[in-house]
Amino acid sequence: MTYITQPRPSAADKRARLRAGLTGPTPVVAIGAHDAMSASLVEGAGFDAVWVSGFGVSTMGHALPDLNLITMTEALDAACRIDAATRLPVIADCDNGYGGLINVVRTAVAYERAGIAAICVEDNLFPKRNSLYLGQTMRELIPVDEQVRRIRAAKAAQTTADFVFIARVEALIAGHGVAAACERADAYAAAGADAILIHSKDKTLAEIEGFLAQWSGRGQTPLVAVPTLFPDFTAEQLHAKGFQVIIWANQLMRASVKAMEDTLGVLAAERKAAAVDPHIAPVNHVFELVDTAAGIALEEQA
Ligand code: SPV
Ligand code: MG
Repeated sequence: MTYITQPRPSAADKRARLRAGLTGPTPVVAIGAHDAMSASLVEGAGFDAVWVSGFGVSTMGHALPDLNLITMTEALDAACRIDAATRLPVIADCDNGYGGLINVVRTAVAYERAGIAAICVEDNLFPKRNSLYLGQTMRELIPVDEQVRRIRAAKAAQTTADFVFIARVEALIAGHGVAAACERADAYAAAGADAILIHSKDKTLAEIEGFLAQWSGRGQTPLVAVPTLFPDFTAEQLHAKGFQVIIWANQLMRASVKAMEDTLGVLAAERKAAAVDPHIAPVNHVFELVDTAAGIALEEQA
């Protein structure tokens, strides 16, 4: 679908839809997009929401590592192009809010004004490192009291009731354990966060199970999962465990990288375009994806 020729819901409608999803009977399944076309394909495939992946935008939009290099305005620009390309509500990954307290507030205000349905802000100290990176790396978190101040200030600046602020807890990723994760989740929920993203790279799910068993906020504040490293659970299984929003954050980026590498490999070996034709989208399909015929008809008949 393209936003030039199709009716589009308002920002308020998108926010209301996500809000309803946070307390609905079924999980909200969000797919990570790195650009407008990937977001449009997510909608076409029937998912519930789009996650604007910082990892995806850094990697695919800038060929840069996910190390807090993308500025707020670059991230917002990507989120706006993604939001414009889909009728689905958009949940934007805002890393750690791009600085201190007033940067977090500016980020929240800017995304709210731009019509994005939700933002997610994590408690990694600047410069953050991607949470899935398994190499030796120092991971430092923003002190819990400071993150609480930032969440309170961002929520106080909000002007539309349905705009969603997701506070992301990185305590498990940083190796601080379940008790610290529960303490942070409690504090962020009390500060006004609308949902908590509890991130983990524990493939066994033991950490997450520990959190779910111990966190007192369960059932009150919706929980968000990014199960990249515990991928064997269906959305329904994760929902049954207590997650309301499931984000498959980077599968489209990884699919794109593999498809491009495979295609380049064949082109390099065969040195003719026909060698890849059976394996790539026909040009007409690409025209159709962006409603090319409708655009031409509008221009010629309006
Ligand atoms: C992203 O998609 O940018 C995320 C999720 O923040 S993760 O890469 O798992 O940190
Ligand atoms: Mg990210």
